[in-house]
Amino acid sequence: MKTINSPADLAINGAPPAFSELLHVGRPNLGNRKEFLNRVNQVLDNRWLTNNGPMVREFEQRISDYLGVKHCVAMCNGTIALEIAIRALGLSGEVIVPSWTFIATAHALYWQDITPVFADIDPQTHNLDPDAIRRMITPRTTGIIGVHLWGRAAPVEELQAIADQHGLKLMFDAAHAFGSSYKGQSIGRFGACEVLSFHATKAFNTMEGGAVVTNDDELAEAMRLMRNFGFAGYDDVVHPGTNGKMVEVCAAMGLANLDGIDEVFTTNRRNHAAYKSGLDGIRGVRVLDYDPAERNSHHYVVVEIDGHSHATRDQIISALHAENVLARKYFWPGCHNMKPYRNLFPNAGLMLQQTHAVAERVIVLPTGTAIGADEIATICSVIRLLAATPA
Ligand code: T4K
Repeated sequence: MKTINSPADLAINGAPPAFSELLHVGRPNLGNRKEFLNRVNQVLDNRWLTNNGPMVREFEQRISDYLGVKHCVAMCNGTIALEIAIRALGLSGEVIVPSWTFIATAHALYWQDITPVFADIDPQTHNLDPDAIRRMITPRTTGIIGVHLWGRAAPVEELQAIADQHGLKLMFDAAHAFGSSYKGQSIGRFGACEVLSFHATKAFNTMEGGAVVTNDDELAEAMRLMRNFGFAGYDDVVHPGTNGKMVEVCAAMGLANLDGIDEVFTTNRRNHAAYKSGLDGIRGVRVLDYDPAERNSHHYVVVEIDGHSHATRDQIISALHAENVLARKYFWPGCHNMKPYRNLFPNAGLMLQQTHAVAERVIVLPTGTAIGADEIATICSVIRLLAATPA
């Protein structure tokens, strides 16, 4: 790996890239391969590939135990899990969500003819601002979807108080929050239900996959029916439904990965600390912190570049890409600025000042078991050189 001491060492200025292979944000963490392949063999031996097979049932039990929540309803991905949860809760009309989230949060509503109403965020935490939610409530509002962005818990109690006061349903998009806690309690048990994603790019993955977790027996039962076309038994459809089932091989991947999840979290924590110290003291560069009193997978290394940096956020991203570091601008430009929603609600941005500001500052950097201290030191030296050197 090259050392970076001056602008001439940068790939944007003609030097060879720091990395011969691409470094990705969201490179999958792979658990014990032998354990996974053993389980795949069991799946094949069983000739039971999907439709609530033994791997999925074991996976659901392990996730429920891990999170300390009564029900885990495993699904084919987090987006379908969101859609099914939204429908099972009976949401309709308008539902308040952040714009500062992955597009699936908004799509899961709009796909079902429900209007996502975008509320602003707290720029310190990147999570929904309770006061902003209050401003967006109308007679058509039926619910709130809080997102635990970057695995940092949303202000759960404040959101629940608003929901209770206005007779709204509250659920959480916990796609980032497997392994996180709120006031010491595992994410998974808050609101009416919480939705997890186990996509390949998540700290904990089942290749594709997701789940709704809840302590509500009736809700869990409805979602189990809904994910399997509403079948209660052979030839007996008792509920409208879709196909949201997790397949056995994905559950096998999840079970193999779950065994090694603590090591993944430890690696992420170490990487996060390395980025923090590598970027320490640079004017205009801030690494988003995680609350040391709470659990978090540290899966997202989020850096904000503000006007005090000599290089802009976009210049830093371009320089990192030239070094083969595929840093991301998640979730720029905000859902409300993505074409479907921008066309539908052209003035939504007026109420989203903080979302705009944060969207212009953020860079998400690679972490996980695919990278280590040397790569992080090099990435930090690129950012340091650009942010701290006058043009
Ligand atoms: N809610 C929230 C808050 C979410 O963040 C998400 C998903 C959802 C709901 C929906 O859950 P799912 O339906 O996805 O289960 C990625 C993921 O596809 C998406 O799951 C995730 N959030 C989002 C934050 O990131 P993209 O479009 O950025 O993915 P892509 O294809 O650019 O991949 C990211 C990087 O990872 C690339 O540099 C390539 C690398 N990669 C990717 C895959 C799939 C690999 O190295 N290996 C791989 O297998 O959305």
